[in-house]
Amino acid sequence: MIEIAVIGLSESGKTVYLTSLINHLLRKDLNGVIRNISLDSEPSTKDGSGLFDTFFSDKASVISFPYDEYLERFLGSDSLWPKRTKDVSEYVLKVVYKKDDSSGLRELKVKLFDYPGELFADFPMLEQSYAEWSNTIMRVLRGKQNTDWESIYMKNSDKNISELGRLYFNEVHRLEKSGYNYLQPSKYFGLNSIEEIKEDELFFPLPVTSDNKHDEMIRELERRFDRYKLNTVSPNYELLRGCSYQIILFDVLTTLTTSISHYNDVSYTIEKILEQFDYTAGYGIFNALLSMFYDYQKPIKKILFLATKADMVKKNDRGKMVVLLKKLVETALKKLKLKASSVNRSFSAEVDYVSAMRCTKDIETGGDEELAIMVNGKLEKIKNSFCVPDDWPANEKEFEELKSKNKMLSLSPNIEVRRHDYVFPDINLDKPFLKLIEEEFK
Ligand SMILES: Nc1nc2c(ncn2[C@@H]2O[C@H](COP(=O)(O)OP(=O)(O)OP(=O)(O)O)[C@@H](O)[C@H]2O)c(=O)[nH]1
Ligand SMILES: [Mg+2]
Repeated sequence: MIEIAVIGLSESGKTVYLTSLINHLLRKDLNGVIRNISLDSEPSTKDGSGLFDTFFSDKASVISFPYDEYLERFLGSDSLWPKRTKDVSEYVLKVVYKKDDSSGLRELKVKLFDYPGELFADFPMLEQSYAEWSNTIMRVLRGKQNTDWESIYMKNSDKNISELGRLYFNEVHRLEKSGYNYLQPSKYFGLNSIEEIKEDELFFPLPVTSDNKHDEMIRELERRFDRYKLNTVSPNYELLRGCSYQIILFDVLTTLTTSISHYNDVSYTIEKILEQFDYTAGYGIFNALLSMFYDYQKPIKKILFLATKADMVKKNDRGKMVVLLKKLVETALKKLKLKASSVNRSFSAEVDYVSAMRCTKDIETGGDEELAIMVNGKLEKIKNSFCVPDDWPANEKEFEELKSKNKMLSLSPNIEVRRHDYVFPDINLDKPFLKLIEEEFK
């Protein structure tokens, strides 16, 4: 069994990518080594469970990826995008393939995971104590627009734990709505009101000093923080530790049309999320012994970074999305490679672009390339389609200039695919995926 995590911040395109990928894998005739791919009919919980799983395992519960439901939404008369993901889900495929050196066919199971994007932002909490977490969050929030949680707290330090909790909740909510990602805890996201959170689950960062560290409020917040880590963050993280491959999706275009602080937020968040995974794991005698009984931690073999929604830009600009993405993940990747090389281990990473549900068509008029969409069965050119610069804007002014030139189009999923033998229209969907796992077929 190989397990693949699809990672990405909210709205980066994970669910659309997975739905389209499964659609392609099940429907397309993939020549070469792969002979057949089908949905695995056995419940995946039976797979891979070792003798000691019951003792060690504290993984989150998962539902099965609602592929049929997403398919129906796409193919319905209104053709709708998936709703925001609420549950962690998985989908298991059985891949029958031919190995180079043998005449017989072999079988491999591929498990794909889909997560609500905001859950990833909790992962950096894992290695932090309450005091460390508080410091980090207060520092990070200071850099975000019009927010300084520390000074809000200072002005309200006479308030009790639930009143302060409400103030912090409101701050997180406001920033979430403005599109920021490095916000914790993620359980505050998407809620209509603070009443949806139990009183004893509410926590927030406070400056912890040697003077106040034994105060009752600090100790209570510490207990709540530790409980959240243990009961929520850690089980969600544990599921992904078994994944040997990661596909990390980025909505480069939205970042381009927001602000420099959003850009920094995306880059920092992804760096901190990736730091949580041990790219050096699974080596040494101890791990080899352990892995005989228990699915402990597998080494991450390869990462695929993808810039999504490539159908929103002209053909020539798609390569530029890759250049921008490389720059966005540069620091994160450098750190991972350094860590891996310290134990003489290397892993590879690819960067590419994709559109999992292509909504536009490439056309040429008078030698120029253009983008078009179908309107009432007719192809219509998109006026002023998005243009991708060669580099990230260097400052806020350049972000603003770019924003004024580019409007993010709100496109409907492609409705031309409403047929029974459909394969979703895409740009560059299968190739990078098959390359990611090609080693498994050797
Ligand atoms: N044009 C275009 N838009 C896309 C494509 N993929 C995703 N989108 C848009 O991006 C939105 C978010 O996609 P999702 O797949 O739901 O994003 P997600 O990463 O699963 O988001 P969360 O579940 O909130 O974490 C969709 O509703 C579409 O509007 C694509 O290939 N082309
Ligand atoms: Mg989703």
